[in-house]
Amino acid sequence: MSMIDALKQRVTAVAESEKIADLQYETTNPEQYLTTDHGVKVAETDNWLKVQDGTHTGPSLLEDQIGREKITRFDHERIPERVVHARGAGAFGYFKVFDDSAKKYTLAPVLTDSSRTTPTFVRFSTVQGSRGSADTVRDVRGFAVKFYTQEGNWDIVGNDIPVFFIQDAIKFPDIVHAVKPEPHNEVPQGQSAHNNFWDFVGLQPESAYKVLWAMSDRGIPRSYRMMQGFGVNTYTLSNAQGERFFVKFHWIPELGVHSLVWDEALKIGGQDPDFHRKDLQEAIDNGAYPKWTFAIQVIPEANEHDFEFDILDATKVWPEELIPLQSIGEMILNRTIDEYFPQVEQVAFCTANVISGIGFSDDPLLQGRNFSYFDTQISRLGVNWQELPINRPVCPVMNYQRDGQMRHRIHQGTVNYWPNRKGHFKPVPHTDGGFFDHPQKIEGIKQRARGKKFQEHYNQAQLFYNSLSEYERAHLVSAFSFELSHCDDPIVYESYTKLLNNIDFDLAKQVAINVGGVVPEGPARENHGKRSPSLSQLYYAPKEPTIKSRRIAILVADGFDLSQVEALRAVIKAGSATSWIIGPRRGWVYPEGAVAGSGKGGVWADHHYEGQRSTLFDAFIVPGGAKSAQALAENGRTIHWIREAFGHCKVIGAIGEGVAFLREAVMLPGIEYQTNSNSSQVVSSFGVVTIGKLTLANIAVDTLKISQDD
Ligand code: HDE
Repeated sequence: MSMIDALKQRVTAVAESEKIADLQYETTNPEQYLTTDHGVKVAETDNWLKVQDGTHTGPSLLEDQIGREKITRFDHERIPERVVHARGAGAFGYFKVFDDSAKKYTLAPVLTDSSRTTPTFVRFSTVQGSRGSADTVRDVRGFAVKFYTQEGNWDIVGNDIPVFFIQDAIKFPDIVHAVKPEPHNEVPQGQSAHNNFWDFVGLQPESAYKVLWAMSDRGIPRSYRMMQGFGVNTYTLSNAQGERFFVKFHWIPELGVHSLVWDEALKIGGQDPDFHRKDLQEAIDNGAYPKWTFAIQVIPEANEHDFEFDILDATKVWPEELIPLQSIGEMILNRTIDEYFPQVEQVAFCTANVISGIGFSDDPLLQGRNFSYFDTQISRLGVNWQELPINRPVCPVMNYQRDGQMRHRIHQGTVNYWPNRKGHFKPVPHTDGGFFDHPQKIEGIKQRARGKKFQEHYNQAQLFYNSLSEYERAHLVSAFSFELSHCDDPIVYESYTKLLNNIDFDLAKQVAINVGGVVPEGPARENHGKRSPSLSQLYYAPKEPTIKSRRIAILVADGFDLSQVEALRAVIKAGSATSWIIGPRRGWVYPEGAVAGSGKGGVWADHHYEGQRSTLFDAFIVPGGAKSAQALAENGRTIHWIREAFGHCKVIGAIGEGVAFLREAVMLPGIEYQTNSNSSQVVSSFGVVTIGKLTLANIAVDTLKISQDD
């Protein structure tokens, strides 16, 4: 894209969102001369000012203000990384509600006015690893959304898992210290597989339910775009009639919830540590805009105590069977970031950022969070962090908070207090838009304690375990076994295998056998046998199978069938997926009949067989062409490509001689052929789940149907 086109694109984007307009981009004029920070044009930036007579190099001079400025600025480029969620990726988008159905719960226009388009910025993250860690590690993912509403910023600082490890904010430093690299040697990075984490969670059974989620396939998402998001904490909504409701927030991805398999996640961690970051960018660049439905669960204030669990306990979900989800809006991400640091690194979320009509509950985790986020931004960004372009609201901001490090705003006038003799900038009653503090009667005894219902930790963990499919459970056993095998202190793995027996006897037994833990003789607690289908991620498969945004590799060698490749690419494009030619070299690959090296009539291979691995694609097709199939059959790497893809339960299709390559060279066990089918069944890590109908119009296609269940 030319610079002019890029600038035009920016101008269009600016017109699309008040927030983008507000960011005040630097005008990137390529004709602009290089200058110092104080604006002086620079004549030379490659040599430090030094004593130099052409033959001898003398000392460099401290007086070189240009050299010193450059180095000093560089020395101070880093700010403290986030104490948790340090590794992240972000994108811009917008939020809209479908109608005014939420008016009965809230007076916040962002949730009730369907004529509004509210700009958003979303940051996805991992929790444990530092800024440079890999994307595909087993971890919880952050899902933080900033809504730039006309009434001020509203942040939902959520996760991809609906429950949390602890019930009370005072335990947060403990859980974070326990999961982070150990203090004596700063090991491990991007992993919870170590003594300290499992020691802590073994002694803190309120974490059991969250640990199950993290060890399930949810801990290794295929893409940020294919995750659910949850506000986790219990918030409140207040309506114009003065009624109050408890609420939980949900994001449901249009593409369904999908995960990697563990072997893939491990390999991608080395092969492409930025996999999720690039995936987000690639999808938006290709116009496959990530989309989520926004839903709420609502409980009227009067019904707070109607449930067997405490609705203010963040280690519990509100089962959908009891409190149904109400879909009220959607969010679409349609713009990638321009510069990482000022946008993704400097974006700063705060659970206390709510707007009128939305409030807090007495959820003890949320109460602590409301203090912590502002506080941490002070150490990361300074007290004026809300003035930074990515953080500042799109509506007017005026108050008498003043000064502090890095103050940017300049106010004119003589008063900086309220009340003042001029009557400037006065508070407004909530009926005119002032923040509404819902009056709440509070009674109780001041004490360090938790409510009765906060003491029960295993019912919902069992419900989750019971609701998983067989292969999801098998993955759970493997994940626990992997993690506990990395703990070398017997106290740790013995105690955790004992804890698992409170959830399920089979689970505890299998894990204990694998890791040398305490093999139970019988259940520590009866399994209540209840299920809730929406706890399995299979529940969130897209209604219509789709290949949208999926990466499909076409594996070729010289001598392939050009017409088949062209037709395949057209079909893949029409399905809003991306096709990637993988060939013997990056560069031209020639079809049957073309003169090799002529530069004409070939297709451009995006990658060499060694350049990208099968793990980075969702599906594979081997087209026909006798010579191509023969060359693929003689190459160990291409055979490995397909076998590995098969092991990861991916779709594998072939046409013509490509089928012979698969049958005779790759020799996969247990596969049936579906000849001349025009649909491709897709099998993923969690069973026979379709990612798409690959309709290969008018081509005789042999599609492999893989009949494995795990
Ligand atoms: Fe956070 N959390 N958190 N957290 N959290 C932070 O704030 C904290 C919790 C979450 O992309 C920090 O700006 C406490 C639950 C996300 O910038 C810090 C407690 C949930 C992000 C902090 C929790 C989250 C953070 C570190 C328990 C899911 C990344 C840097 C009382 C609902 C936001 C920062 C981003 C970040 C504190 C628990 C989600 C230290 C004290 C529960 C997505 O303020």
